[in-house]
Amino acid sequence: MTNTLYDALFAPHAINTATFLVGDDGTEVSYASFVRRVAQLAHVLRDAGVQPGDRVVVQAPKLMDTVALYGATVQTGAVYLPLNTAYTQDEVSYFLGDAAPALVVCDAAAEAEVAAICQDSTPVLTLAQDGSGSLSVQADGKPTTFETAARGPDDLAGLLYTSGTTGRSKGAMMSHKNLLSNAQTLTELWQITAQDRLIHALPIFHTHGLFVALNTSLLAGAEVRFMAGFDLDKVMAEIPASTLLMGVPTFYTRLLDDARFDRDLTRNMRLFISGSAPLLAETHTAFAERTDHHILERYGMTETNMITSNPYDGARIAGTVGHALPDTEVTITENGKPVAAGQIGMIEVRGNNVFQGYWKMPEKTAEELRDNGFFITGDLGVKDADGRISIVGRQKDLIISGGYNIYPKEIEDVINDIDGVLESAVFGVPHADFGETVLAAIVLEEASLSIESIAATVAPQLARFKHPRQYIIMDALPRNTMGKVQKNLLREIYAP
Ligand code: MCA
Ligand code: AMP
Repeated sequence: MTNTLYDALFAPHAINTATFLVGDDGTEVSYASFVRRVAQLAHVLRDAGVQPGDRVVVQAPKLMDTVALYGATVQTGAVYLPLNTAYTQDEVSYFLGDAAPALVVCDAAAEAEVAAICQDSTPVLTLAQDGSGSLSVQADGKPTTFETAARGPDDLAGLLYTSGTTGRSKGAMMSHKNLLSNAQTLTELWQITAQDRLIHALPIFHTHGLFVALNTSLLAGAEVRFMAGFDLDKVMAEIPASTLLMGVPTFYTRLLDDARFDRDLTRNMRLFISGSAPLLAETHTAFAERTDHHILERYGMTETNMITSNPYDGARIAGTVGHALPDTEVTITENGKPVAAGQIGMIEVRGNNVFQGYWKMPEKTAEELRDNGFFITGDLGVKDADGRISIVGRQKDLIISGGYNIYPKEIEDVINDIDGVLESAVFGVPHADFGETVLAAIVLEEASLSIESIAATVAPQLARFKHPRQYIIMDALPRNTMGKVQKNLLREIYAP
């Protein structure tokens, strides 16, 4: 039986005794024992009734078993659907309703909450922070081999939700080919090998930490220092023994803020990679001055995996996201027509990395994915004569805070629903640590409504990272002559 992704990422390691993951407590898991754990979990999935094509929702702590669960989902031919651990019950409820999973795996601490929003017949298994829980208990006694389900390049392997400028989140359908082709391209381009040791401090519920970091490591057989999150001291302690770091810009500004971070500490490092949010040119420059390392900035999206990268060999230019990846076409358009080099336009992308469309949303898919295969990113960019791309803005109304995408519309909808609120405008302002942070301007219908009560109503509905860090009461929102709210003006007025 062939299974495109399993055969490339997991099967080759069945007898690989090299270390795959090293946890915060020093626990090491070899590639071979990891593959056996994947098989045990695949049995649990199959016993729970998971069939090829079914969705497996995972909102669980960052553990080795969570990575194995991803492998197990692929091995059973099912579709992996990871959720941010910060999502509230309200948010998770939407994903469960939309994706109709065959199985939900959640943190043991959230079991009652999750069970309450599941369809009666949907099984729920748990994985606790300490690694215990019904998932691991069931897996422990299972056989260590599993008959891999047949899956081809066009079958789905992942369903990743991404918020939209209008309405609720959309599930981006990722095929085996989408994920594998991008992992192959990046592994080759960034020259990742079994000699590498990656510091993994990103969450594993988004493309960056899950696919970019783990699929490339699995493909190359690299060692992964697997951290629960970004802890400055722990990252610093691992740098001398590591070769590779993938992070969001916040990682790099935090490292630079620490005087211990210098040329000496980073001597063994081969490559620092940044993405998910714009890396300020000043960060790139300060980093190079301090360490002699030029951070390699790349650009991607949930729907497309990675799109461009600065070169491994050759100049990595601050403020640019580099060239289109070797098997990816990038065109800059205006009204759908390519513009000349040096002209600003919409970034569009085509290639094996581009998703299969939005789950159960054919109209949304048609709006963003052209018949000719080009996906309209919503990012505005410019390509120079050498094909180097710079992102100059976004057409979509999006705030990126610490690498997390926040769509103002989602927050405005929640605020506007509050009795006594007339209207609101949510916007981002620069933030030294997170790049951008969220503010909300509100026009009240009832003057007596307090900011505290607005914040208290928002809190249980939206993940903490989406909460406005400041609410501003205004008499009226600034509008242009067309009646459109001028968020640029708000950004200027309230910039720190
Ligand atoms: C945590 N908090 C945040 C964020 N993270 N608030 C705004 N934005 C954030 N990103 C809040 C918490 O709710 C908490 O609030 C307080 O900040 C401290 O939380 P803590 O967990 O200690 O924060 P941290 O560990 O310092 O985390 C910051 C972080 C983390 C390291 C920047 O957010 C992170 O790992 N971000 C990476 C996101 C990512 O992987 N993005 C890739 C998406 P309070 O204390 O007030 O309760 S994939 C993608 O974008 C595409 C495909 C691509 O190109 O990669
Ligand atoms: P997501 O929807 O979480 O996949 O985030 C994708 C968005 O993150 C892109 O459309 C860009 O706006 C942004 N992004 C990712 N990488 C970069 C980068 N290197 N520079 C600027 N923006 C980026």
